[in-house]
Amino acid sequence: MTRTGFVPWPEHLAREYVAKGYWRQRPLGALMWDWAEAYEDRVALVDGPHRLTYRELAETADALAEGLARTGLRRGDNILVQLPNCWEFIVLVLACARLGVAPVLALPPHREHELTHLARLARVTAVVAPDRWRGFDHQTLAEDVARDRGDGCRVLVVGDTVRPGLTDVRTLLDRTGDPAARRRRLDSSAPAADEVLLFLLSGGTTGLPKIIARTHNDYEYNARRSGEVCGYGEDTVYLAVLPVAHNFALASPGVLAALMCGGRAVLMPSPQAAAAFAAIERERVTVTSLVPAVARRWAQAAVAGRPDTSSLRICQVGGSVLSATEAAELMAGLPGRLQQVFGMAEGLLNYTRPDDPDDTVLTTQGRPICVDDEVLVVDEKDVPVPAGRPGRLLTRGPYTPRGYFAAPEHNARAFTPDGWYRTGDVVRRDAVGNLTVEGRTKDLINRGGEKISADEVEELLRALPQVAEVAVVPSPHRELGESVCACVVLTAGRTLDLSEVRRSFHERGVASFKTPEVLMLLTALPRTPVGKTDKKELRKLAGEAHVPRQPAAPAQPAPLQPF
Ligand code: AMP
Ligand code: DBH
Repeated sequence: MTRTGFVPWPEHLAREYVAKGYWRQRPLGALMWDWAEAYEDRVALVDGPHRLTYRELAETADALAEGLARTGLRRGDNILVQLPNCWEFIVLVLACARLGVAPVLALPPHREHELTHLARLARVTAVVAPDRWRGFDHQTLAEDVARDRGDGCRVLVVGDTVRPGLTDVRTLLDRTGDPAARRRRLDSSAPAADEVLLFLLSGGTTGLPKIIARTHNDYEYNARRSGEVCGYGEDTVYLAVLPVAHNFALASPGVLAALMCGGRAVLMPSPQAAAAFAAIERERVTVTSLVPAVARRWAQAAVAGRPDTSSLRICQVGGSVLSATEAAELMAGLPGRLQQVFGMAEGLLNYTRPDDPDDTVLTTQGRPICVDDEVLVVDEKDVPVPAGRPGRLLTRGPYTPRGYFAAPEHNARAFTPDGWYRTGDVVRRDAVGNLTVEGRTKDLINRGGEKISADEVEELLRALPQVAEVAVVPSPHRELGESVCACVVLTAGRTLDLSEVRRSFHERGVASFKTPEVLMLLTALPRTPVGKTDKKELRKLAGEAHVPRQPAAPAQPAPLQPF
């Protein structure tokens, strides 16, 4: 059962990946039962007071799979899932895997602007949302998104106060009846392993967010091989503080790899340091993953008295650029050993290895996980550059799909005709294959690890009558690294201030992390000799305007949204 819009790997490579054992040809739902049989009563998942053993996890996922089927969901359907870190999220992903329903993993801060687009793009037949999250009513939002999709689209809610007329996910978890019979029924209609398991979001570089279809085969490998590289085993306790809707926390190696090897995953709703440290002590956490902005907070928080975090062996940091100086600060200040991670929802994963020398861990973002990850570092004409020189990173491999879902025009630019993904990252590769991220060619803002397409924000700004011309560039941000700076030339006779911009984004239902935090009014946009907007010049201006020479300590720490 193929989904229209999915770009498969070439046949001969698919056979090779199977022959080499990368692709196991077993859907994740079947593997879930292998784990349950191997690890039975060991605790698999912890979310506050909720603790699920491997057997409970598998039985609950099966129960939910049949519950979802009762609402009309079928193999081949896509659904939109917007949930914070909670045990229901993981059970839902496994239940979907069992049925062959593919969830699109939206982030909790996404609003109508993003969700409506994603729901249309994947033609979803249901929307799953929390009742409320961080003071926001997600049920109303989910209803609006479902209405836009038409009559057949249902709303399923996770929470204590589900509105009448909507489906309470917990009522679908009915575990009465014979689990073995249920398991047989689900086995008989299981998806094939080369079908779509789930859709990850890409920050993307153009227009609205793109989605990446990941198959059972490739995503299982993504997690399993990451786990091997990071030394995962039965004693692994992984703490998820970043959103599990992200590839990093879900499968790099994250929650999925912990479950594959008999370890344990502990879910936290936020990366707040004090709560996370307490959880590390309580659950004897051995590994976690952070973006640099959160890692810096943790390192600072670690200075003051803290709980016993000695169980933490590995502290992964990735998602946005980390200088060698910052890496050294983190290596000294974080609990556990620093591991750098350079990953992408599009596939290729690089890790420094736990036994790498300090120098490698401090100055590189690691190397790929698979010998069949192909890496090219090229100049602007796609000609390979000598080792050690910076260039554009292209990649192909067994867990790097050959195109975004249902985006042929974008794919023609983002992939070469022979299937290389143009990552948009500028890297240097050393003699042993370690990559150091030097910069990027793609036009986005990396706000504390969350990617924002400049193009998308420019479109939103252009819709304002006050705006004659616009360009969006990153503005340096003390904590998050970058934030969104809008450079605007006003329409004659009009005025505009930042609060108006922010209000208008809010009213149009745009995720708050994409909303400009800096507004720079200009009489004209600088141009390059060929007449294009000179973003390099604008980045420079944004930098000069907004980096205080002496960084002032904020009275209140800025919120680390979206995490
Ligand atoms: P996405 O495509 O939205 O999943 O974002 C992946 C992108 O995040 C990569 O292509 C890089 O631009 C960026 N990224 C991820 N990890 C790192 C890292 N350790 N250092 C610098 N950039 C990173
Ligand atoms: O930034 C990312 O997208 C990312 C970072 C680290 C990622 O997708 C991953 C690891 O898997």
